[in-house]
Amino acid sequence: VTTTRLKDYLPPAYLVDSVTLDVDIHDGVTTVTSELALRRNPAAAVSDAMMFNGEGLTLRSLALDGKVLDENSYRYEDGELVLSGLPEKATLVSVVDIDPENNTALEGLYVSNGMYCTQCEAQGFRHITFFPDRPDVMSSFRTTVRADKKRYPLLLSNGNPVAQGEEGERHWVTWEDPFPKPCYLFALVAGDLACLEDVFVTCSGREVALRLYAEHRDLDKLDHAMASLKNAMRWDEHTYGCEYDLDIYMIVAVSHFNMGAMENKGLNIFNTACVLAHPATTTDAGFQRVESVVAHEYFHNWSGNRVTCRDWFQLSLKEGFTVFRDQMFSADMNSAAVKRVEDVDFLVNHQFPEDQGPMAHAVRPEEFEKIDNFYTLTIYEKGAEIVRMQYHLLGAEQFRKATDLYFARFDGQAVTCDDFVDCMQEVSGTDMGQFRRWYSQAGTPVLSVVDQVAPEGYRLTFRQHTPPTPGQAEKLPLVIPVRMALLDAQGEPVPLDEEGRREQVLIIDQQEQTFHFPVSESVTPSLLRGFSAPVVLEFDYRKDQLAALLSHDSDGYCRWSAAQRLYFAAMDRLVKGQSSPDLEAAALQPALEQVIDRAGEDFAQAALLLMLPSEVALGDRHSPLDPAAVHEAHQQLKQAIGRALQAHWLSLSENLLATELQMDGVAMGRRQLRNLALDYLAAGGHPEAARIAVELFELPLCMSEELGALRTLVHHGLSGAEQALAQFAQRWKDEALVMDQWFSVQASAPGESTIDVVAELLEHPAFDWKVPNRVRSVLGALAGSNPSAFNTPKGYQLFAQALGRVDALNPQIAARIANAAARLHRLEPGRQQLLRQQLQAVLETASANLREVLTRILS
Ligand code: HT7
Ligand code: ZN
Repeated sequence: VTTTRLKDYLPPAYLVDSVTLDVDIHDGVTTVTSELALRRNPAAAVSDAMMFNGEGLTLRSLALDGKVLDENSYRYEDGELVLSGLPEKATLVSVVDIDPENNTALEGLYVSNGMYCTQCEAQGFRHITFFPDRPDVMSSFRTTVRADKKRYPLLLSNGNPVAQGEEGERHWVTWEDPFPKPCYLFALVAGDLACLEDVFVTCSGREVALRLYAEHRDLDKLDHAMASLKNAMRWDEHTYGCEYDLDIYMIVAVSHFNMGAMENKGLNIFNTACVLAHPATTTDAGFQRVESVVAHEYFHNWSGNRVTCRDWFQLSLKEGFTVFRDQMFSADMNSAAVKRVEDVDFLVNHQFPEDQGPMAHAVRPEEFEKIDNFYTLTIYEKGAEIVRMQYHLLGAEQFRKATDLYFARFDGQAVTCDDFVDCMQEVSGTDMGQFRRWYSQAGTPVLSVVDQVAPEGYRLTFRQHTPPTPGQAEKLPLVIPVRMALLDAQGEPVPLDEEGRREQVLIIDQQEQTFHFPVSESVTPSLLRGFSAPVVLEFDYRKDQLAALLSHDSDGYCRWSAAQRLYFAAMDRLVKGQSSPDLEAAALQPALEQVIDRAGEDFAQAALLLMLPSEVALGDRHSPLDPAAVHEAHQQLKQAIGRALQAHWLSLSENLLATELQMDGVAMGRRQLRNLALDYLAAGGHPEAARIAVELFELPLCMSEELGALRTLVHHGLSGAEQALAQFAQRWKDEALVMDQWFSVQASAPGESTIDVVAELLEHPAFDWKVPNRVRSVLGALAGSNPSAFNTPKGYQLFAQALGRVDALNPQIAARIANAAARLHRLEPGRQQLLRQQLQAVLETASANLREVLTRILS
């Protein structure tokens, strides 16, 4: 096991100014010839030795400055080729054979449904040819791709096509990318694909050809991605002054992909799930995902490609910033309030647990074994929150000045998170020294707040504390901006100071701080508005205060957070056997009815407010965790709310039905609320639920309706569920992404008995261990969102066996799925021991990726 440490960073001894690649694709073998123009790095300590990475390459020849090297003049072992005695400048030519057809790990060059494609981030390029595979080596690439003309009519790489030709049955195309880039942004595609083409005229009047490629049968599913791309291009010009730089922008959809998409320069490669969209086959959430991922990858052209990371410890430099950019873009395209709550919901329910468990790490980690394991929610989502805090601390105008400075100063360079913050500091003149701790300190800060009503006014005292995380016992105070207001009995914000301001941002930068407000009436604090910092906020709200916040607060996050607190408190009491479900539902009823009454203002927001926190989130509040008790409490409250408000659920289920298909935000919100209402109706055992669900399933206007109905039928075991499943599979057997949903609906059906269903699904003829989307649709759904089935002896056994099987094919995917077991240490002793035994058994044969994750979980 090799651990890479940030403190050991050294610049490369040699730079590679240009790369000329020739990729000759034949059945059974692909030959890669590379010519590297090397130059001693003036910024490095003087050395005449240079290391090139190379994994799984069959070396055919190596030549330096035209002279063939014999085996004594280089060392090639453990994935490293070392050459010594290099002159100031040299040309290294290597010829290697690779085997993309058998590349099931999907890194480097591989085959997906007969198409050759690449994935080079983070360290895939070393599986294609010898190269210093590190992001601070930036080179201009000239790439020739050769293949059979008939089977691979399309040959793509980064940049612009500059030459092409034919040789009998074969043909070739040469591509040139004028922008120096790290090799992780290299891409190549050879296949037979359909293309949707359009043109974008940039702010300076240049025409950019937009080409979206997919399998021929999917050509009708590219329109939404194209519209999203054009919106993103315009938005980036307008919001950041970032104009696209090449003449062509291409996206290729592939069925086998380890993540969502990849921002290769000028040639993005996308998981089909993140680019294909059609109302008949894609849910509304799927449409929104396509919009945000297309934008995210596009935004990387500046935040990631033009300015990249010096080393992989700086990954959040590009990912955190780009997630922030895509979040703001989606907020501008849709309802900003809803988008913010969705993003916060995701962060607190997924990143917070990561930050509080064995995988906790800083946004700029200090060390890693396999960098693939560090494409985490902490790097992405918490990283985005850190950029968001800087945006709010500086204000939109200064932030824009700072990003202008960042892009101008570092264009064409590989830089660090500190370089980014330096720009914020320089432009604003604010000392960001303490703020930088957000990058280096792991863990979720807990901010405890108490209030005090005194004759002189109202006081709020804040105490911050970050619990220890693995390898980081001591924590220092962070800079925590708390946007707040104080609401009167009518829910109106009261003046907070002499100037009459009704909202303030308090900066908490010490362990304990008290703030005074000249307010004498009784108020409810509305804290952390907009979720102004990624912290757990503790305040002992009374029930009536929460109900008031839920009804009256103008801040969408605070309304949602109040609802979450009410639900959690009710379920906590049920878990502890301190209350009854009907009592809890009756207590919640008036507040929920208010939300329903106002649903017409924003259906999507109402759906968010009415949705219970997940069973997993509830479990995270209980230690030692008994998943069965948590499951029971969750079900009980859902059923009781279903009964208590059944007249509302029935009328929402029937009245929100649309007669014609629309894909705008309002229509999507209506469907979201309607599906939720139907779910509650079924949970409450209403006799009409099955009829409504079956009718909707039979004649849906779109996939959101069809899948919503199917989920209700299956998850509540309603009559007609089996038939609907069979019908759905028959209807959609040729649509892989829809079938992923079919698998996932079944694997996530709550209840212990689902584990037998999962065992059958893994044996289903349509289940494919080599397709990450399919594997995730079953194992990801089981382990990530079905705690009652997963946390059983059979569940652990099946999970562990499946993990081993996936690992043998695709270590990155196995390691990602293994993260679902990170709650091990919180489980009650019996289950903990069972899961531990199963994971221990997998560890014996685990890949390096899986081993790193399992070792942390088991430690
Ligand atoms: N930057 C991309 C990361 C990525 C990736 C990382 C490891 C293994 C496979 C991968 N595919 C894509 C995605 C993004 O954040 O835009
Ligand atoms: Zn990204």
